[in-house]
Amino acid sequence: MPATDDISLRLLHFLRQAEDYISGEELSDKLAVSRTAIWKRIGSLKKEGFNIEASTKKGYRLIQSEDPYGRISIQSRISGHILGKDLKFYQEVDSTNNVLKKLAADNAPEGTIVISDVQLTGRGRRGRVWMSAPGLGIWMSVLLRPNLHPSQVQTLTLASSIAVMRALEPLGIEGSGIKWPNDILINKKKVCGILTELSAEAEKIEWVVIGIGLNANHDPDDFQSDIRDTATSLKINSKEHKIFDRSEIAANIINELEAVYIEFLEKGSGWVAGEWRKWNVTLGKRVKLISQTGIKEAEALDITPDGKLIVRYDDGKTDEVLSGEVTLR
Ligand code: BTX
Repeated sequence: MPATDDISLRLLHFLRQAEDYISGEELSDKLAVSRTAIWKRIGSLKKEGFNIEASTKKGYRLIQSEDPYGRISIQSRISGHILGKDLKFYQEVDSTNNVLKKLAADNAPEGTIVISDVQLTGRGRRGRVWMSAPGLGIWMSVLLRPNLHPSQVQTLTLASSIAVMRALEPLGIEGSGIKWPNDILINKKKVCGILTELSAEAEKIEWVVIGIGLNANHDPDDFQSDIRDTATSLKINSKEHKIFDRSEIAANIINELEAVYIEFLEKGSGWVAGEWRKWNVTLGKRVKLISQTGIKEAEALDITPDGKLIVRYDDGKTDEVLSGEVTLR
């Protein structure tokens, strides 16, 4: 019997829901397996680092705060049907996007996810570096194979930033929002970045890899000096400087992303743009647009359904910007 088969994941789910002791009998009813099968899986989960108390009278109890960050903790919280059915967790990779892109080229199915505790060469956009230290953040990539035109890929990036915002909302951290197109800021500092990469034919996307990097439990000193003034973490912004459960947040992002993705496919990109507007901190602001042709100041007016930023320059002319850097003024 594998230590972490489907039954083990559901067992963990019930232990977590119970919050207190749950009897072996009840678990064996819920999972339709023998009490011995439950007992064996409890043993395997304990070996994986889960802190489960066993009492002959009362049954089993999960000591909640001590879940190890890893595949089982994350996968046992996944509620959807597409994303995360196949979830690969590594202690160390070069970049989760690189690993998943190779799997995508080898026909990995939609919904495959790669997560790593450390990235040795985490990547940002345009060849920039994404700092991905061990033990502190969520470094994850999600594979999608939507039946969409390549021009709609930016909408998927917007959809991903909406999913992250939805997952962060219950944490009660104030001052967060999306800076166009896909940086998530808390009080003007970057807590999360998203790197979308794709392979496409002329008319159709073959696959999209969405890479999400979220700083969870960093203290200011954990950031390299060159980004210390511009980067932040959930912990830095939480009231009691608490350590967040990365498994829970990663699973919530995955669950929210599935929900947003399904709604996007049903309702179209106009719906995504509408949702994005609710969470954004860019529209209505003066922005500095940095592109290959130079730096221009403008007012950010709106976004188009396919994710372009509509701006008005000081001479009154309006423009739609597809890519480039935006600094909020
Ligand atoms: P970006 O190009 O918008 O941001 C990169 C810039 O952000 C860097 O040049 C640096 O100034 C700053 N930076 C670097 N690391 C951090 C950090 N940890 N927190 C805040 N600011 C930082 C954003 O690119 C897209 C990042 C995607 C990262 C994910 S992680 C999983 C996946 N795998 C992978 O290699 N990349 C993605």
